[in-house]
Amino acid sequence: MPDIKQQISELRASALKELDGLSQAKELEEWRIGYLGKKSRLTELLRSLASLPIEERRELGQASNVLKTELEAVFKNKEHQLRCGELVAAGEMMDVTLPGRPFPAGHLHPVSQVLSEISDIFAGMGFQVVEGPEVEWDSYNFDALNIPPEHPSRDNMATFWLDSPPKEPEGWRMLLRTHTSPMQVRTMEQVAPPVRIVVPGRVFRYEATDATHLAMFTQIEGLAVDRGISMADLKGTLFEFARRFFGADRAVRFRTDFFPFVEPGAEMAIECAVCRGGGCRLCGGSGWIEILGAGMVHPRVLERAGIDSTVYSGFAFGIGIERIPMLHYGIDDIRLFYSGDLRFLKQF
Ligand code: YSA
Repeated sequence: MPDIKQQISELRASALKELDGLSQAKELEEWRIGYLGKKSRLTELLRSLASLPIEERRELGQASNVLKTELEAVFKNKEHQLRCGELVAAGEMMDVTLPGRPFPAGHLHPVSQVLSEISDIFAGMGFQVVEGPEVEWDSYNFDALNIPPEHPSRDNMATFWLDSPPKEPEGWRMLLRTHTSPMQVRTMEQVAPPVRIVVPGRVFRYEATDATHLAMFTQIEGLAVDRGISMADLKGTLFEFARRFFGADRAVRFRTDFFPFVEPGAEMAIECAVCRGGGCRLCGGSGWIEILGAGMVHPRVLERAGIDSTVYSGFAFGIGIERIPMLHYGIDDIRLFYSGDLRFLKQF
């Protein structure tokens, strides 16, 4: 009896080992005949049990049948495997066990990423996000913002004018907006105070490019109008924004500036990320990078938009977006954002 047990065990080992090495349907058929066929070693072994005493016959018969069931199962499995392999090779079936092919998904441009991050920060402070037209009337871009045609500050904003007939009867002319500030007026014309909005979008200026200037760049405008709004609200809002975006350890400079549509006016600069205030090419040696203009909305702008300036006051600001990731990551040339160089863009 130990001899037959041994034979069953050896038979099992050799059957499984051989099966493992098979790769062709023809070889598999030979294996089936050799191990499970009518003249196979297993069939012979089962036959030989007939001469054994009943007790041994029962035990060994059971062991042989277990082996037979196992060999039939592994055969079926292998047959299925080989069949699938043939179908996959013929392109008729997909091998779902293969690892997936990487899908080259893109991601948002760094400027878009920063824009949505900044919008989120202001949304968290109660500002609503709205958008406005990139092609604008000079009336909204300049006149309604207290910049009449002869005003010298129009020179600061070299303008791309559109070759289109003036809008009558006012004689308005069409241009590519030079800042997002026209949306201050458009919003105040439509919505009664209290107003709290931010306006992300592209702006255009007819000017030479350098490490910190582009002819097309992005701004985000902010406007808050309500009873009792003061310069303290403006400063508090902008310092909170700088703290949330740049972190508490970055120095912030807040000082007076002039814009015809605010009174008083201010500008905010952040400590240069490259030189940390020491002076370098990016910050023009000053150690600071100006990121926004701001101020208390001029009473004339409020009145022109139909808001009573004796009851309401407001603050506004306009942030240059590209300069923000420059400061954040220490990028020393603004032109990289629009160079289309994937080696640069993939880093964000
Ligand atoms: C001021 C007062 C307000 O109550 C509201 C908004 C403003 C900002 C004003 N409309 C404006 O456009 N001011 S600005 O000409 O100084 O530009 C604002 C920011 O845009 C700058 O601080 C700078 O960060 C960025 N910027 C200006 N010219 C740029 C530029 N970024 C890239 N390329 C240029 N050419």
